[in-house]
Amino acid sequence: MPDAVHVGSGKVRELYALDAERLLLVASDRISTFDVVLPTAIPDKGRVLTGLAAFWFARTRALCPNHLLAVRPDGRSTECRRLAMLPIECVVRGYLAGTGWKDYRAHGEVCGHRLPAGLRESDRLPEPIFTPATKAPSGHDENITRAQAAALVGAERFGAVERLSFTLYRFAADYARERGIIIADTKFEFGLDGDGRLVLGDEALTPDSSRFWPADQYAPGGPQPSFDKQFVRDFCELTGWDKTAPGPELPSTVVAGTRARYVEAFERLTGIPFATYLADPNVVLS
Ligand code: Q0N
Repeated sequence: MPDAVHVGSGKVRELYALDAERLLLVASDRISTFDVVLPTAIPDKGRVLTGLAAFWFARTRALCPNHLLAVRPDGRSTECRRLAMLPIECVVRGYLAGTGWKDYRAHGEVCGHRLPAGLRESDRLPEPIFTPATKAPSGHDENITRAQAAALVGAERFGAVERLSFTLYRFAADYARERGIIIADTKFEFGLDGDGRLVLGDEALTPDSSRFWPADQYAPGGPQPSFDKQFVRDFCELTGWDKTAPGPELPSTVVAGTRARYVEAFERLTGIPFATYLADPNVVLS
C-alpha cells in the first residue's frame, strides 16, 4: 500500500493513515489466545470480524454515530474517520467473567459497583454494569473506577459514553441472544470528531472485542466455552504450553473448526451467507 502510512498496530490489526481525515483499519487472520498471538492464522478471520463490525455499525448508526466510512472489496479493510480517541476503554458487562469475576470474588465489587452476594462465575448480572479500563504501561488493560475514568475524560463526557455504551450493549446483546449467542461483555472505544461530537471507533461487537458464548450451552457456576476460540484453547491446554510466547502451531483440524465457528457467528448474527459477504462486502451495510 504505497499511499498509506502505518500509524498503529494492535495484536491482530493494523492502522494506516489514508489522508488527514481518514484511516484504513486492516484486520489480519491472526488469532490470539491467553494474550499471545499464535503462529498459525485462521483463514478469513479478519474478514469475519470486519464484516461483523460493519454490520453492527450500520445497525447502530441511529443509536450512536461511528467512524465507518467504507468497507473495501477485500472484506478485511475499512476506511474510517480519524478521531481524537478518548483514553478509556468502555467495557459493559452483562455477565460475571474474566477480571469482573476475579474482582468480584476478591472484593465483592467491580470498578466500584457493589454486586449482590453469592453470585457465581458467569452468572448474569441483575443489570449490565459499566466497568471502564485504561491501557496500563504494560499494555494490559487495567480496570479503573468511575471516578478515575471521569477524571480522564471529564464528568460530562463520562456520563455520555456510559449511556451510549449501555444503549449499544443492550441493543446488540438482545439481538444476539435471539440468535443463540450470549454477548457476556464487550468493549467500546469512542473518539471525538472535528466538531467535538462523540463517535464510536475501533471495532465493535466482534468476538475479539467481546465474550461470545453459545447460549445453548450456558451453565453458570464456572467458565463458559468461547463461541469462537474454544477449539484453540482446548488444543493449547492439551499441549501443555506454558502460555508464554511463542505459542504452538495449530493443527489443520483446529484451524478448520475455528474458522467454521467464526463463519457461524457471522452467519447467525447477520443472517447473510459468508460467501455472499466475500462476493460483495457491502451486503452487511444494507
Ligand atoms: C485509533 N486505536 C486503538 C486498531 C485499533 N478512528 C480512529 N481515529 C483515530 N485513531 C484511532 C481510530 C480508530 N479506531 C484507535 N488507535 C488509534 C488501537 N488500534 C490498534 C490498531 O488496530
